[in-house]
Amino acid sequence: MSAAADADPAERAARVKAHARQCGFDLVGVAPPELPDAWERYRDAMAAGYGADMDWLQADPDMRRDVRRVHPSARSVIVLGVSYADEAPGYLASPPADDEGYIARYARGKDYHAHVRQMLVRLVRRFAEDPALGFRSTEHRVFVDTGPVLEKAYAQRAGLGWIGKNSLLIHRPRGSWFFLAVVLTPLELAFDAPEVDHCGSCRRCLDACPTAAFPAPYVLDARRCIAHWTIESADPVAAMDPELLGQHVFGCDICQEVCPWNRRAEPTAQVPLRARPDNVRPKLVELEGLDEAAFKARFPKSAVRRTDGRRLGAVARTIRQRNARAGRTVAER
Ligand code: B12
Ligand code: SF4
Ligand code: SF4
Repeated sequence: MSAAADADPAERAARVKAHARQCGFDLVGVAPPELPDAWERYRDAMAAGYGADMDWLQADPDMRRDVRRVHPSARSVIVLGVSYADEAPGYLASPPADDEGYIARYARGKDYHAHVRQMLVRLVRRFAEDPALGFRSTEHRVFVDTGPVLEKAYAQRAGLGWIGKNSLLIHRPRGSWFFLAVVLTPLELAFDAPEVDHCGSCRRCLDACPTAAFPAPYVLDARRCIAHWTIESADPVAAMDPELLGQHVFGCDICQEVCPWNRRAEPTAQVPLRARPDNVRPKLVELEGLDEAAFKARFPKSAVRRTDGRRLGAVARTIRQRNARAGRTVAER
């Protein structure tokens, strides 16, 4: 009998987790392929219009019902977390000046899509080299962010953390400054116990959101969210309310910054994901003036490339003009 056939699902899961830790993942757990309750909540949120103009999020909703619709041979979902916490200043702790923009923490270093994908490729190579697992690296699919998989729901089911009232996945004690990724695998692995909710009576995120983007705890209406306006919206100026935008040029961290579980987050061990100093407090005038070539040169290998020079410039210009109208123009520093 082969070593692979000998190993039971619990042993295999333990090996998978050891490989993940050796590849630098901070969190790892295993979930089953189907989460009907989460899918129903996703479907209800889309029916209520909370998906805004993100057509890709709403196309083919049944795909998100069960990962076997994406990868028919999947028997387990390995869910992974990679911290992007760092010590660079946050929005509330150290507010940007009137001539400065705020780029969300997750997008200040190297693009996580590329970095975490590289980590995933290394991980599945290790799986393929482990005779006790006994499967080829071509037999599974990896996703970080862009696949039709409800990553937070699978992460909660895999025991990585709970979905907080800010709708993000929170780990005790690491908080929420981490990316999620999944490996859909034909391996039969022991599933972890789901994590339970630790929000309790807290509602700081709901109260701190400047745009009142939470119609109910745990539920986000992307039409009102600064992250949607500045990252995903095809026409940010039409989507946004400039009076509620603050100094945000790309993304928003407020509902995480106020979360008590984020107080003690240790800086990430993944150095490329830490903030590039020029992305911490960029000048609005600099961002306003970038043509597409200059934008690409200014943000190489960056998640900020989810937008483009035209849209980023339009957001920066809206903030500067709003401040000027209010007499808040400050001298260049
Ligand atoms: C679309 C999207 C967005 C949209 C919509 C966000 C949203 N909450 O839906 C926008 C552009 C606004 C956005 C913003 C951000 N995003 Co985003 N986004 C995604 C993406 C691609 C899909 C999420 C999705 O399916 N949304 C549809 C909704 C309906 O599904 P859901 O969010 O899973 O909703 C669940 C909850 O609402 C919950 N729920 C509903 N009712 C109830 C009731 C109870 C009692 C409970 C417990 C749960 C519950 O169940 C739903 C189904 O599981 C995921 C990656 C992925 N593939 O999953 C990243 C992802 C969620 N984003 C991420 C990040 C980092 C962000 C930002 C922090 C970036 C920033 N700094 O600007 C913000 C945070 C805003 C916020 N508070 O959520 C990370 C989150 C990591 C984490 N620790 O949770 C993810 C997982 C990407 C990744 N791979 O790391 N994002
Ligand atoms: S990211 Fe900002 S705008 Fe969006 S829900 Fe959180 S606090 Fe509100
Ligand atoms: S701020 Fe409070 S309510 Fe919001 S996610 Fe964190 S613990 Fe939960």
